[in-house]
Amino acid sequence: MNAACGLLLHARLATLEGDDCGLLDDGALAWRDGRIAWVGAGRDLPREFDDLRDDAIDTRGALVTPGLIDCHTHLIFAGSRADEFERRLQGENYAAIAASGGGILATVRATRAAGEEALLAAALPRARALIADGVTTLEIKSGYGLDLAAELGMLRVARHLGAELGIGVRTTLLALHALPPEFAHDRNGWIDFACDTLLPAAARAGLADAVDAFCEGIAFTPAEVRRLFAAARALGLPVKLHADQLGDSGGAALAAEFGALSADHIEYSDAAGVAALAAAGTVAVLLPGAFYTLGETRLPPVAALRAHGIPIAVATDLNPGTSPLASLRLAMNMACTLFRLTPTEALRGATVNAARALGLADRGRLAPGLRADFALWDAGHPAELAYWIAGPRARQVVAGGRRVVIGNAAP
Ligand code: DI6
Ligand code: FE
Repeated sequence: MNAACGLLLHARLATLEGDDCGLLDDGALAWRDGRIAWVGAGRDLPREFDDLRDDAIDTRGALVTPGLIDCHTHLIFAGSRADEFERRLQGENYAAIAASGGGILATVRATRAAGEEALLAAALPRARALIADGVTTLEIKSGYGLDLAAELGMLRVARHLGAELGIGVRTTLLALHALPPEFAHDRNGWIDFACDTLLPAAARAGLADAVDAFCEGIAFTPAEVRRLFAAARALGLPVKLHADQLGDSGGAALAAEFGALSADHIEYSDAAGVAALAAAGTVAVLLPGAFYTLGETRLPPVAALRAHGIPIAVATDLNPGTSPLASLRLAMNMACTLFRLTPTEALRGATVNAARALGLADRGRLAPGLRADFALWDAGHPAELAYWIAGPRARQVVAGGRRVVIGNAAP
């Protein structure tokens, strides 16, 4: 498999083509130069792939899915917030801890002090945990640097991490996450800096694939986010938004207004917000790990999302404060148990719809021409992927046609 070419035989392929899992039994999957070359029933495999037969892998009926895509993470950070976990268990809430100097700013202090090498070293095991769970592409946000050098540093580390692990990484400049201490009394100064200095610098360096903001009562207002999004638009950068997680600030409608790739969380989005997402073609990203961690009770408007045909994605939101979750499959499980997604919706949410939430058309399904990103599972049915709570990991994970993790079981 190391030449980025290969052939899988006798696989149960979940292609994710069509409206469901796109199951194909006794399937074959051929790839060359890191791209999928052919997918179909094994008996129909064309002769032109005969050269791959000698080294073909007989999966003996293993389930094969597209590589999973974690489309919302804050995977790069230093320090730990286990102390805040303890405080919350004693009854303090997230907003009060943030107001007392903890929360995001605690991670900003640790991240600024860490240096890029230490940030990479801390992030690698988190990424490896995701990969063992079938992930071949992940999005990583900045937002714990909150000055020029530290924000660009986080994005550089994200790029290095993708190269080091051989997986896809998409970077997002989370420019409005919290007000940095230097601007504690100058909100407008920080928005100006983000729009006029930070975004252009990240864009010039090619370090940001998208721009994000935390639009929330405890964070930034829609008017502030609107200024940031206008600056992103002027630079040709797509936007995403942390929207309506703890209250309805009209985040979904704001995301839609700027044609955002995704609106994330959206527990409190109202009917008009959901309708706006539908009209804009914006993906709804559900983050049950944060909902679980904060003990939230307000459910995202799943029925309305379905009624409007809005693509639903599911992600870990891996972050040190509200979602210390390094398993996309557990996020899928939580999306089913907590939000009542079907297992098929959860799988679509971690593949085809997650790709869309990142603006990526070259992955998330098993189809010719797409990246050869896939995972082999010791599972009989796709529903098993969301069914387990921390169950068996992937048997094998392949990204760009190359094996990135070898599980315990030999193929
Ligand atoms: N994503 C975020 O950026 C915030 N919540 C969320 O879901 C806060 C992250 C943090 O507390 O560090
Ligand atoms: Fe987040």
